[in-house]
Amino acid sequence: MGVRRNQRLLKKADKDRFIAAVLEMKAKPAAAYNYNKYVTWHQDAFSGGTTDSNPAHNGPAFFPWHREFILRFEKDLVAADLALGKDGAITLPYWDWTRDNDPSDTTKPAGRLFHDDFLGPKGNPVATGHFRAGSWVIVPAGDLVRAYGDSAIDANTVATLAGRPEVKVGLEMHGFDSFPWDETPDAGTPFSSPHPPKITTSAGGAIAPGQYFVVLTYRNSTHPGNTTTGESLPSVSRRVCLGGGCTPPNAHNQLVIASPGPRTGATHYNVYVTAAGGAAGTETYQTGPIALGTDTTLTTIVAGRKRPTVNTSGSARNVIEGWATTRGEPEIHNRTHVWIGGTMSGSDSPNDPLFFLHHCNIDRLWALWQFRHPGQQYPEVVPNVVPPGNRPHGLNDAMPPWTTKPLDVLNHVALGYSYDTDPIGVAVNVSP
Ligand SMILES: [Cu+2]
Repeated sequence: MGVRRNQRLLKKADKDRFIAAVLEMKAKPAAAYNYNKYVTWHQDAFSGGTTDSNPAHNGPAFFPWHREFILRFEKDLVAADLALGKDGAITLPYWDWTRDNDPSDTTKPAGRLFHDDFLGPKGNPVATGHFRAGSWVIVPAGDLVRAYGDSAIDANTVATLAGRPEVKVGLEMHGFDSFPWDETPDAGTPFSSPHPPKITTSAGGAIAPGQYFVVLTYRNSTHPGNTTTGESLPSVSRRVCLGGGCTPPNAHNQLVIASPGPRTGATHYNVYVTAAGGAAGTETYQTGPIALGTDTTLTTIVAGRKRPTVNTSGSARNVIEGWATTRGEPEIHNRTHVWIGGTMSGSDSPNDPLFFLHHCNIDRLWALWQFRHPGQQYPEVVPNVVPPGNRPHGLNDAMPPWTTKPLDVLNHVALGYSYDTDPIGVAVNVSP
């Protein structure tokens, strides 16, 4: 494994090698690296097991399930490459459909992906290229169909792919996911910040003398599983002096924080306390959340998070998966499936090799989102909101058909690959 690159940047030899590995996976149904199991896995996930109607879609595990899925595919590409006598130095390329979106001219950069020598054209069935009818046989049976926005081929297609403005909305969303953890969370309306905290001091505590900054945030914790999302931006910070010898003089060593006032959608608040002038890494955090309307007295300060997670009520997952829509059409991820249409719009969509370049791009967007929003915001518990029971989408839930948990795949770099768009010198920060 290594760096996953934009397919636009691949040389002819790279493209040929990728296609050769895919065709090898398809040609050897008995090999461990066989292609068709990906179709079966995806269909099984769609139709569901005993615990959920769909562990791979419509919930937080959308990103980690597909990360695991395409990572397995990439490892099989390597195995197939080795079987063909090469050195296995092959990675899955991604398709940035905000740019490469014009199959009408395959001699131009925006159309090269759709050339016969690479992923090929539309058609019912696709009639030329490596994935043409009679050559590329899909499972359980049939030929590949693609519309590429042509409603004469697929009446349900959309005319265009998502653009950069739509993707930007998803990347800028603060919350990873939110209640009710399905296809309904919208772009999210962040709570506005509380007013600066009202603070008094009193005797009897054990907080070390010195200067502290205090900020508050609103939380929405109305649902048992909703303790890691729904946090407002922090209030303006307020400085307070504690203990002997500080300025202005103050002999007390515990803090009394008045509850911020009521706010629609907010049920709790968090208190963050930071030692003023402390060395990096000495910042502190007071446990929460605290029910709104209840003042809190801090007698000690707990070392913990460095700053509020700035996690609002939005769902980047739902926006990028593409259920959140303002124009009544599928967006971003879903939109690409529907634009390709035909085979790519059904549960057997991995029958089309474009699936893997598309989902590689979706995985890249998740990584970009993680870089922009440091701190692990993946929900630990995704409650019983969809019959018949728990959705296998929580941080420590196995993602069928594998035993892999979301926790295992939060950091793509730790899995052995990176993207050519990863920021240089910045670590993925997925720890609380
Ligand atoms: Cu998909």
